[in-house]
Amino acid sequence: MTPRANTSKLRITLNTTRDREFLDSWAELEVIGATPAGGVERQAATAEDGQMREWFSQWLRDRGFTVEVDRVGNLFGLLEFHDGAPYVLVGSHLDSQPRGGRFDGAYGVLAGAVAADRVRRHAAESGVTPRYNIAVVDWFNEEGSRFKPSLMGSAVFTGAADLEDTLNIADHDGVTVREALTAIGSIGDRDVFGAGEGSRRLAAYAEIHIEQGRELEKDNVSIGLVDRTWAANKYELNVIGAQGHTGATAIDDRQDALLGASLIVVALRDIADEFGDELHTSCGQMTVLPNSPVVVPREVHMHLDLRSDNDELLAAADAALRKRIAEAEIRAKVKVEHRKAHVWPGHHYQPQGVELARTVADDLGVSSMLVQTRAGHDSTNMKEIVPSVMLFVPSVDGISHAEAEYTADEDLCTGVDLLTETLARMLDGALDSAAAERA
Ligand code: HGY
Ligand code: MN
Ligand code: MN
Repeated sequence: MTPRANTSKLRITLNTTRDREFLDSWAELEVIGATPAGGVERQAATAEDGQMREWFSQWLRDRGFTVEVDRVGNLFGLLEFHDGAPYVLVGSHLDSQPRGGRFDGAYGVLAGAVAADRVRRHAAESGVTPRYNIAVVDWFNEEGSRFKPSLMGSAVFTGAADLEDTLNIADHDGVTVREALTAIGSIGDRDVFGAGEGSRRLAAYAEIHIEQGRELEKDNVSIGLVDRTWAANKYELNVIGAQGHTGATAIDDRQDALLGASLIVVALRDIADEFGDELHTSCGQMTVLPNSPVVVPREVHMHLDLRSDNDELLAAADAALRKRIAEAEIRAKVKVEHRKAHVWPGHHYQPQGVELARTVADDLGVSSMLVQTRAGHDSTNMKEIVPSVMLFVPSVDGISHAEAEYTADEDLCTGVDLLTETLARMLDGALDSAAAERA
């Protein structure tokens, strides 16, 4: 896992003051919720997420930002240059997967904050203020591990999910989103942005993130210009059988929920193999009840994930899966209930945003290339309401959602430079001509 040599002309040495301001803050951030193997345990609205939010809020206040939290726990650092002017929003998410990687999301939040702070200092030193105001954001529960679905905070923010329904969603132990956010003291009583009279308005959104794939590393490129997101279908199934004695019950008499669930897991991989590399499938979470070594399971709750860049292919894979589920019901003598589904369509990012970021990369002498994102991000939601720019930095070996997740300091710092200049141009209206994506 050797970090990639950085090909960008821009990156000569790492230890400039500019880089230190990011790297020193990053060194403080990455130890919050750190695991011994170099990962992080900071699931949404846990005590560790609360500690991280306190550290980040202080970081913002120390630099003159005001901090506000909205009704679903999205946390904002606000910099107002002009009363009533729209805001350019920049950020990502600080929550992590269980024993996740320390770069996923957190890098984009700190990179966004450092970029915003550089613009603030430049405005103070030069006396030239941007046309728009700036807000830095930590989206609540992007990861969707403790509370499902993922992209939760930005979904409520963009109107893709209902606030009350979301606040009532409970985790595995029955703790609701509302209770968990209240417990860490991170829930607001009003919107920070909105359409109402006198509310703060948005002009555009920018996010930088680790690639979580191998394209940039393979082509030895420093910056990914994300032009499209894969579509995702996420299914929550209950496989219903009947309890029995694992020893005494005749095989023919069994209604084995775990056999039914296992047949569905194998079917997912068969379908992925059948459809080729344009389709990714998995089952990442399974709860077996009663989970006793001497009881034939009566129920299995499982979460399935199908992703593709091709909507038609995804529909065909969905049909193939439903056929295999029906076969599993017969073979295992079980019933499969579809509890809930969460989908997002494959969509383009605004081409004006891609072109802006490409121009900035060229101007800074940084190598860049078009990439698609297979993972969901808060920009997946944000691009539906405002022009959005999504940038990637390389992931070593493409590893993510694992403690071995890694991006080299040079690439982190190049990304901050790219984001800073892109943000500066967005603050002066570079994306005014772009319209939000139609859903
Ligand atoms: O679902 C996703 O793709 C995101 O990583 N939470
Ligand atoms: Mn992420
Ligand atoms: Mn993630």
